[in-house]
Amino acid sequence: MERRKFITVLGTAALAAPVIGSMAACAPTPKKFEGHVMPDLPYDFNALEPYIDAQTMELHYTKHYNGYYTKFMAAAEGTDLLTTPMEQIFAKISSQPEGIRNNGGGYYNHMLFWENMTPNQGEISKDLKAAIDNDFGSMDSFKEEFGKAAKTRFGSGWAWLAIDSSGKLFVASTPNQDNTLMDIAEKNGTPLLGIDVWEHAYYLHYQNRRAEYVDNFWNVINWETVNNRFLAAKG
Ligand code: MN3
Repeated sequence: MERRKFITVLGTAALAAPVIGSMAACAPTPKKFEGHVMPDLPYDFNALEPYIDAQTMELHYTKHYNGYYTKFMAAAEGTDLLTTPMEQIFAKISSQPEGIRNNGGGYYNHMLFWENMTPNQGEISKDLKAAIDNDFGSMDSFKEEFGKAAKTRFGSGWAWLAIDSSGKLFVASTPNQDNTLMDIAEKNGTPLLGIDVWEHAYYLHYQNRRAEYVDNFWNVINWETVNNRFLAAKG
């Protein structure tokens, strides 16, 4: 199957606009912000089989994800949101319209999700493993708590491994396209690992068996990206 590419060009006027002064220092921005860009999927649609099937990946990326991104960009058009990193937008999401919250969340959450997965699973870093042991008791306890959050989220949403401002790891679940960076979240923190439990993420292959999809997620986790996010968040 041919991999589809989406090339997004943000206007140079938007790129040249200044970052809003009062918000510039309040969120971690490891990479220089160069506008909201829809990233390529970092692997082929069929790369995560048998755990996630090619048709699901293709529809998820080209239809659902493209939809969130396109609608977010349309809603942000003409506003300073175009030059504001998502982390800073989420920190004040309660002051934004629903369309920004839902589609901006969808845009950002999936970006994490695509990068969270890989056909070539690496090893969890010693530091992250130690933090998980410390904050959850053991890797098994963490997996159980994360799995429970994903399996019991009512309706559509996400489950997360996140890290709070004191450096403590926690598991959370958010509805719809919310995430733990949003000021409306029950608990705030930087997401390190997220699983999409909307039915569109698994229904073609797993039908109503969300638990099986969640259990299989452990086979496709890209620990390198989780490790990197952990290190960046710890500073
Ligand atoms: Mn989705």
